[in-house]
Amino acid sequence: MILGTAGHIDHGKTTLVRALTGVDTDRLPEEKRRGITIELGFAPLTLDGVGTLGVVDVPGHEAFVRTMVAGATGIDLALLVVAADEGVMPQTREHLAILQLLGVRRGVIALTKRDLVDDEWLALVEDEVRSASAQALPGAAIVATSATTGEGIDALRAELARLAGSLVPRDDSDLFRLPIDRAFTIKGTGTVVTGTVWSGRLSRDETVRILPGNKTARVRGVQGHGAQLERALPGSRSAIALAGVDVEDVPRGSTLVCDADWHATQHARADVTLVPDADIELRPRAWLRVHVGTSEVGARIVTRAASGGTFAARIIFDQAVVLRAGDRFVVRTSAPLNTIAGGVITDPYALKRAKLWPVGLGVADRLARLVSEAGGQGVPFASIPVRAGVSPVAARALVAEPAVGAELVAGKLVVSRELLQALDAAAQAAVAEYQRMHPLEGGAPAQVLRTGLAAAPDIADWVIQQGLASGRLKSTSGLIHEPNWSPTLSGSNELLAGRVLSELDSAAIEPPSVQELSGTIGEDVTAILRYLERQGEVVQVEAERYYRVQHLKSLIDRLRAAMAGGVEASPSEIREALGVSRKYLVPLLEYCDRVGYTNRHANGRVWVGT
Ligand SMILES: Nc1nc2c(ncn2[C@@H]2O[C@H](COP(=O)(O)OP(=O)(O)OP(=O)(O)O)[C@@H](O)[C@H]2O)c(=O)[nH]1
Ligand SMILES: [Mg+2]
Repeated sequence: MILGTAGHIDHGKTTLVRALTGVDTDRLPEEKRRGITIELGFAPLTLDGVGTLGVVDVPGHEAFVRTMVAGATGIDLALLVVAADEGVMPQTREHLAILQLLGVRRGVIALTKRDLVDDEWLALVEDEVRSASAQALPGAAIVATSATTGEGIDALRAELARLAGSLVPRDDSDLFRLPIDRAFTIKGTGTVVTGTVWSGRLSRDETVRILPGNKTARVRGVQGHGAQLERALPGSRSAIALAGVDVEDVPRGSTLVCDADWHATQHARADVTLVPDADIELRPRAWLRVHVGTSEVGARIVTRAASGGTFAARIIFDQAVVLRAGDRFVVRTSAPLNTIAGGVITDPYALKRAKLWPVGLGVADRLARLVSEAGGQGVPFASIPVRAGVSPVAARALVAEPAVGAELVAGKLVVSRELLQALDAAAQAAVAEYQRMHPLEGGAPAQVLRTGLAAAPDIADWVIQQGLASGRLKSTSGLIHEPNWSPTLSGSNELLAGRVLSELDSAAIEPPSVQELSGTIGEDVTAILRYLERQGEVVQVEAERYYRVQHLKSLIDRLRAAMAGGVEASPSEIREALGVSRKYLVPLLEYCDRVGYTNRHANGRVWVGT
């Protein structure tokens, strides 16, 4: 669990962290010299009955609010610090707004420097703080402390322990993600990054990807609160030693992930909320700074309605960032520096011109919309944890929810049930049409049906399989047809078939090719020949040549007799015996090999059939 400080400059955040943990987190010479915090500070805080929390100490200076946001992202509890002698100041309010935008709702308020004020003053400041924090940290306890006298430190500890004990631990079966807040090189160890594990777990020797650059690295070691660990757990401050990357490859703002479905993205849909007292109206394509995870990038916020309350928007980022549905972000203007809005990512992988969704959709509604937008391509199931913002375990149950109206197809694609019904009807209609157009064929080849359906091949196959499984379609020799359908010869085709058969009859053991036959008859007879083959009247011996069955049979009988006793017959001996020219002989012998009458040896063939 992570505790993050917040509050105006000089109000005593770092001093209070030291009083609680014994660690001075202001380590930089410049911090010492100026007496202010510039970079994030980290310290472990051990609480009775709870265990160890990671503390992130943030700067209060107005110029370093971006650093404060990077520190406050991913925390579970806030420690808002207000100096009792000064009371609520501008960054008290700004940090409170940021906590609220980031969804950090729980915390404690410390009124520091208690030793500098009398009781009456303290009571006034307490009232002021209570009303300023009512929105962001509703119900937070207010504890007066003094780092000088030690007053209130134990009470603060007790309140922190109570709060920490009431938190639900993060799900460690979820996808691993760690937004990097620091990167450095340690002699002998190499590149080390630190951050709060937002979700999932990471073990030594695993391979991680670093987004947005998409480099990979091996986890050489994991440290938490200074100790070597087997794995980093969700909600913990962790230092990860990485083999295979330089420190320049992993700057603050990049993210460590493992699963393949994380991508860096530049287009997202989001619900955006303006800070109530920000006193600003967003222009329709306003260019702003967006802080998400530990990254801060320029972005355009495209929206129709941008006044008051919460509205839907598309965000176009100048640089790719790592997003998951449900992620909170903060929006700031750069001149003047001001926190003006924030929100929740509703779709991390929006298409360029994605339609805006209504605000406040639940996860099932959002998935239903993604599924409907994906149409015949479906939504890859594996992408749902990131796209919908649920754990892989919860993704299964989510897909099955009636409100989503979808089916898991082929174990990997989530497809609108309505669309599947339409595809099923289209497949039935396509089969009926194929039968009408090709009355002599046994049905439609699966490939023809598949390409005719407006859906990804896996989805089309699934639809066809469903039709077969339910008995509404049937498959015979790989051809798909209606259950009661069989090819038939109608009037003119019957005449044609008669002519084909009599031509082949009279050609005997040297039948014409399909093309020659079509020429003689004056019409393409390919379909008739295929039909006659299925009826057992003719046999296709080579690609372009069919034999009448009885003539082929007499040839085979003669061949068997010529090769009796297991003799190996040479091609010329066989030609002699059969009395056919070489043009016919070679394809005929290949046919005999293929169907298992003969075997080819070095100098001839032997009979192996019955
Ligand atoms: N008298 C008194 N002084 C305090 C107390 N807590 C902090 N101070 C003093 O207030 C000054 C600022 O304290 P810091 O802890 O550096 O304040 P901060 O909030 O961390 O400041 P930034 O990180 O720069 O925003 C220091 O000189 C502290 O000694 C307290 O309880 N009593
Ligand atoms: Mg400080």
